[in-house]
Amino acid sequence: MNSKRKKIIADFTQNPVTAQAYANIALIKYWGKRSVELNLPAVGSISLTLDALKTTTTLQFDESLESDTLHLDHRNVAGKPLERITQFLDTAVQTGDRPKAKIVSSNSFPTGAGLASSASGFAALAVAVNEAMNLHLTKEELSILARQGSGSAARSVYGGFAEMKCGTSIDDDQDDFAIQLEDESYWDLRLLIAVTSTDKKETGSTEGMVRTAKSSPFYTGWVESQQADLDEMRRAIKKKNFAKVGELTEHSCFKMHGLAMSGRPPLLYWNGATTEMIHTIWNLRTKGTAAYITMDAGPQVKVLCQPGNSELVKQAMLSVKGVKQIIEAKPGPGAAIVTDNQIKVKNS
Ligand code: 2P0
Repeated sequence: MNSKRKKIIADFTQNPVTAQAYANIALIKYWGKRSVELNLPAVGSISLTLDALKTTTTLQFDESLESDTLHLDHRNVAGKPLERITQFLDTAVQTGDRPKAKIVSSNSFPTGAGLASSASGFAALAVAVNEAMNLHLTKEELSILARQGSGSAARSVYGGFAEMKCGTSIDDDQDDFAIQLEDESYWDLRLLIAVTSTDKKETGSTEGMVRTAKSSPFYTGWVESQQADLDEMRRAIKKKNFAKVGELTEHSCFKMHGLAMSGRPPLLYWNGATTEMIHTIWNLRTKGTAAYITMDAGPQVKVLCQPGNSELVKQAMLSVKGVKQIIEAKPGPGAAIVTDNQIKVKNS
């Protein structure tokens, strides 16, 4: 047993630890990996953390358990999701020879439907492991750890605007972490999320990214053009230039979806309501309301607007047939431990 492992095992607490993290929306999208094994992104990305999409996770290491257990959104979960968590914990603690864990997690939004539940999920779990194992990780190390669970989770460590950096090595992940660009109080914006389906997606992000990289003739262009988008978005955020942020957000979204559609077989994450929504928002913009679309690996449509326009935009979105729900989000905080006192206040 090496010394680091000995220290980690010696330091763990069997007390339950609760963490909260918020999903984020990528304004400049991540799509593609330079290593699937180490989960290293092929491109950097820029995101906004969202206050309305929250995951709360309680982790408890317990030496009497024979295997890890996962209770997600009031159901016991086995199979792939649990295997992914076991692998994440083994990596975090740097050994499979560790106490097993009981994990109870809940999302304030539908899981697995393109609302980034893996981002908030793995960011919350990374923060909880850090606390329960007394790892004393810096924010950047926490971001690296969260990224090992899910690429987008690296950004949810932070509140507000975050940028995921992309390294160059294929066997080292020390340069692949997110940093905060601006915190959640920097700019009051709204992101309206139209839920058009709560079904689980057919093709997960990892599979979609691998397929795209292998088969799309546009993949090289996607990777090569990303840096310019990142630079422009950073500048637009710094200047609080809403029209520019919106235009770049749409550009990156449609470039990513065009890329996915150009794979073999093609990947289309949209449904009819998604397409109808695109036209509704573009029509609204023609009439003078600044609102911009983005979409991820699912059929939900997310619309970025300023607070003064949010009611008008919401009404237009509700007019689209097939919209089940609109979730209104503001810039949200970073991932953090929830203390006993906070839990007591909430329950009292
Ligand atoms: C993003 N997405 O930047 C992009 C845009 C979806 C579309 O990151 O394979 O769950 O676990 O690293 O983070 C969703 O993929 O992927 C994602 P993995 P992840 O938000």
